[in-house]
Amino acid sequence: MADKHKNFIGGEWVKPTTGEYFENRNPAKQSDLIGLWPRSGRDDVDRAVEAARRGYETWRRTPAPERGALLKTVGDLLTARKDEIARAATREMGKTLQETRGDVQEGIDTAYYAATEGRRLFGHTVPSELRDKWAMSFRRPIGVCGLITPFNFPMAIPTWKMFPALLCGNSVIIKPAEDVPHTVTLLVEILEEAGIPRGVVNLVHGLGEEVGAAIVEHPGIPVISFTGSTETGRIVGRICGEMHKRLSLEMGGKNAQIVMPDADLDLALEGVLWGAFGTTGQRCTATSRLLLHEDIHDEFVDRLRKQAKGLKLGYGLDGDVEVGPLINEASREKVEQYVEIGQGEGDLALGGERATGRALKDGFFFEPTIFTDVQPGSRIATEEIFGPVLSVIRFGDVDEAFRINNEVKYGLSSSVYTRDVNVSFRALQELDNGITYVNAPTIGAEAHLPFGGVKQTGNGHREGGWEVYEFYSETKVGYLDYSGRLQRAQIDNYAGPGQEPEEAERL
Ligand code: UN1
Repeated sequence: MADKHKNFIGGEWVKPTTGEYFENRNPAKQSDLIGLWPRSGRDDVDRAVEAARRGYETWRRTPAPERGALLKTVGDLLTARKDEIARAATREMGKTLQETRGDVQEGIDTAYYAATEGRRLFGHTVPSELRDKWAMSFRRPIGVCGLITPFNFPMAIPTWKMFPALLCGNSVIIKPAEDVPHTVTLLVEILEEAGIPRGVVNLVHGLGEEVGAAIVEHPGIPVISFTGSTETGRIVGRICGEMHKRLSLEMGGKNAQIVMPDADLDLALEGVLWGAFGTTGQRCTATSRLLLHEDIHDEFVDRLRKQAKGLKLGYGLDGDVEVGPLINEASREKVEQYVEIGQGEGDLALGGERATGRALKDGFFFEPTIFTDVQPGSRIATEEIFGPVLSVIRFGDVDEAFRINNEVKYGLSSSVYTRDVNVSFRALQELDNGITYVNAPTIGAEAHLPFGGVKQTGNGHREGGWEVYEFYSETKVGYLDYSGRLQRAQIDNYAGPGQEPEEAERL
């Protein structure tokens, strides 16, 4: 009988009130049952909110540097257990061990960044327009934050949300994707070991439409941070709008790598292989469009096809594997549907099938797939597939390439390979994305810089870096008047045209 895992509420590991559980299986080996996790319900969320409210009362009074020191300990514990956690993450998520090590490292980086932010959390002190008056802004926590995280970065994305929320003095309730409950369970164990006070961190496992919906709809949770599909994000956005909640959305992408004729083609080739097929294409930052200049198009496609064909698929814990499985059957079916659509929109140059070799038949594997001669406006060139499917588009000049890049509803990342400094700077200015890489693939965001996208990728907020601290705190302004008399802003210091201010007369 597989282990039954628990929720973490108010500092205790507790069973779900529903008494129900769901299975967590290895996507590379379906026969490998990792364990059973709680299929919680609304009552569990209610309990978590009560606990989180109590936790908030103590945590918000804890000095920010002390909150930071706890996150430093969390970073140290993650470092000590990096390999073990990465192995658990590969087992439940499927990407290679090298990638899950990177995923845990991103959590460590986020912890150490948060730790130092505890000694900053800057406000502003600015001159008042009146005499003997002081004006400044500072930051206050908001309350209980509901964090809903996806499967593709089972450690990094939960930490992107949780650590800044905690550093700012909030308490949190996290619901990880039901495909990857184990990694966040390990993270919460570490927070417990580091000494996080009761109720400050709460973990409620379950399904999106049950626990996720209960979190979004709960009136006791004023802040929601969601990473997932643009479709679900729209529903989350509507509810949060009606309830006046603060909301951060990180959603889809349709990211392009542009290769100019003057580029280092070896580098561009390495970049697109990693960008398109790393994480089996299951990144919001995955390269799903390759824009090739007509002068280098045929040669590049030829080389790309050969290299992509040679990628080794398999279980991510096996040494030389380069591409893991898709996360589940629904995701593989979605990829298959897009391949069918693609047959009518471009030429299938590689792949297009389930990968079913002997070591692969027990998992959700899909061959790296490339379509060439794809029209920029077609469905496979504009819709997010979240799988190992790359659409190749030919262009004639840089203006056309930039226009094609910008012609989709998403705007997360973009990449341009060129040796021309003018094209590089134009790309930064003109590509409608939250992130543009020059001579690097569309993936590779670092924890200490803002991460997020424009258009339907997001709703204007950023994760990572310094900006996320603004999302998890409320700005408050203080005015201190020590003049000993009533001073009226906008009135007493501007008496009107031709008239001296009263203050000036007095002096
Ligand atoms: C995501 O694509 O879902 O950009 C997040 C990267 C990562 C984060 C990606 N650090 O490579």
